[in-house]
Amino acid sequence: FSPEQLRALRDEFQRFLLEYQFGLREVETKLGILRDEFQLTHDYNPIEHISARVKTADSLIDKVSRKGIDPTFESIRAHITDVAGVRVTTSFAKDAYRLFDLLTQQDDIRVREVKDYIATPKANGYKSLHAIIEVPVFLSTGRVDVAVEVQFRTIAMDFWASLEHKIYYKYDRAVPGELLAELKDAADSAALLDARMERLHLQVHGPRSGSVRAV
Ligand code: 0O2
Repeated sequence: FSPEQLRALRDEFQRFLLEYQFGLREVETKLGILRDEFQLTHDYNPIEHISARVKTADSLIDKVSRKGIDPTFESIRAHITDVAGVRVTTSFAKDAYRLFDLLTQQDDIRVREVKDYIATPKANGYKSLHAIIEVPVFLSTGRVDVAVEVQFRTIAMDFWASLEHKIYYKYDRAVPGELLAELKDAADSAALLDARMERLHLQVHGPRSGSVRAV
């Protein structure tokens, strides 16, 4: 590579990642608006926490090679759907579904894929509602539709997932059997806690409280 070619490649990579940064900003703004409006209208805040990140270059490169994906920007755009990720933590599972509905029903959002690991948890106990959405971003060069993975989960599901994630990487994806069983057991306890807290919340605030999903 000549220095000019290297600079062009660097600029192209920076621009590629920047588009995902812009996509995240759009989704974060949408969620922030929903939170503020929900608080005002229902005197209730369904969102405990929102975090957002663009995958680091290292983690993106790892995933590209692990999945055997063509190392081109087009192919990464098509096959890696979590370059931009937003995590929405709620108090209750009903709020996770409600926020999912409110975000994905917006008419500038296209839903590429939904994985409902709350309704159907993974074998290890992982629970979360995932949506791969596309959000339009308007640049000086025109419109680009940016893929963003949004994960909706309760505080208890999030607590479990963050510990499991650390254990998974500590053991380099080969977690010993007895730890896997402990983790599954902990996921069941987290699910019981979720159900119990939601029942308590309903007792105190009634079925017409802000957290109840519109039917
Ligand atoms: P990180 O480090 O959080 O970014 P794919 O995204 O194609 O590799 P898949 O299975 O098609 O994988 O997508 P899926 O199931 O929607 O998983 C995508 C993301 O969900 C993961 O991203 C995790 O963030 C989370 N996730 C999925 N399964 C688990 C699990 O069993 N435990 C935990 N803790 N998180 C999970 P990454 O890139 O794997 O990880």
